[in-house]
Amino acid sequence: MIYQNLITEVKEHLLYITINREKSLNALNRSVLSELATVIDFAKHADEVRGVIITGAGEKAFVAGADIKEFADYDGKKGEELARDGQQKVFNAIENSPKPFIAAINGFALGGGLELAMACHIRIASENAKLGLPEVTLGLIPGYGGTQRLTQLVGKGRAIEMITTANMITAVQAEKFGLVNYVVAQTDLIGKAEEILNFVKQRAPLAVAAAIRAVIASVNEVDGYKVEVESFGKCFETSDFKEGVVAFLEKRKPQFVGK
Ligand code: CO8
Repeated sequence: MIYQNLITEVKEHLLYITINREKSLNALNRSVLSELATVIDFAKHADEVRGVIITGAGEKAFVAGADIKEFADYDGKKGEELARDGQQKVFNAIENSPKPFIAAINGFALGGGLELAMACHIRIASENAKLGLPEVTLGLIPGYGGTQRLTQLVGKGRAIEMITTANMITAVQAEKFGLVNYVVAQTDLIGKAEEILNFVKQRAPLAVAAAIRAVIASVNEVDGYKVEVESFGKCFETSDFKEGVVAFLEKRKPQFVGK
C-alpha cells in the first residue's frame, strides 16, 4: 500500500511506520490519521507482523501535535466528533492492538504527538526529545486520550502540572517520571526498539496478545475518555480557543480573556 504521509516497511516480522511530514514537524492532519488507521488495521491482521515501531521523519520531531492549521474551521460538535473518531480508529486501536507498538520518540512529542506515543505500549526517547501537552496554550485540552493516559503513566500530580502549565519536559525527566522506558542516543533509537521486539518475536503470539489485553484492562475501567472528548469539544466554543489558534498562526503570544 502506498501512503501520502507515511513511510512503511515490514522487515523480519516488524512493521516500521514513519510519519513523514517533516516540514510541519510531522503534525497529525486528517490525512495522516486516516492513513494511520489503515496501517494499524493492517498490522492487526497481518500474520507476518509481530511488532510495530512508530517514529517521525527527520531529527527534530516525533510529532508536534495535531495539525493546528486544520483547527480554524472547527466548532464544538466537529471537535468532539474528530476527537472521538481519532481516539477509536488510531489511539485506542493502537492500545488495543494484539501486537506491541513501540514509539521511538526522536524529538518533539507534543499534544497529539505525545498522545500517540502514550497510546503505544512502550516508549523510547532520544536524548534530544521534548515531551508535553501544550493544548491549554491554544485554549484547548488534550483530545486524543492525553488526560487519561498521562495520568495513568505519571500519576495525577505530575499530569495536572504538565497539562495546566503546558511546559515541556526533557527525555531524562520523562524517564524519571516513568513516561518513557529508556533514553538513548538518537542513532540508537530504532536499534533499542528492535532489541525489545526481537525478544517479543520469540514469544507465543497469542500469549503476547492476551498479556497486552490484560494489562490494558487494568487501567481502562472507567470512561474518562468520554468526559475528555465532551470537554474537548466545548473548548472550541470559547473565544480563547480562537485567540490561541490565531496567535499560533500569527506567531505571537495569545491574549486569553477567560471566555
Ligand atoms: N500543527 C501545524 N503546524 C505545525 C505544528 C502543529 N502542531 N507544529 C509545528 N508546525 C509547523 C510550524 O507552523 C512551522 O511551519 P512554517 O515553517 O510553515 O511556519 C514548522 O512546523 C516548523 O515549526 P516552528 O518554526 O514553530 O519550529 P520551532 O523549532 O521554532 O518550534 C515547536 C518547534 C516548539 C514544536 C513549535 O512548532 C510548536 O510549538 N508547535 C506547536 C505545538 C503544539 O501546540 N502542539 C499541540 C497541538 S494541539 C493538539 O495536539 C491537540 C490534540 C487533540 C486533537 C483532538 C482532535 C481534533
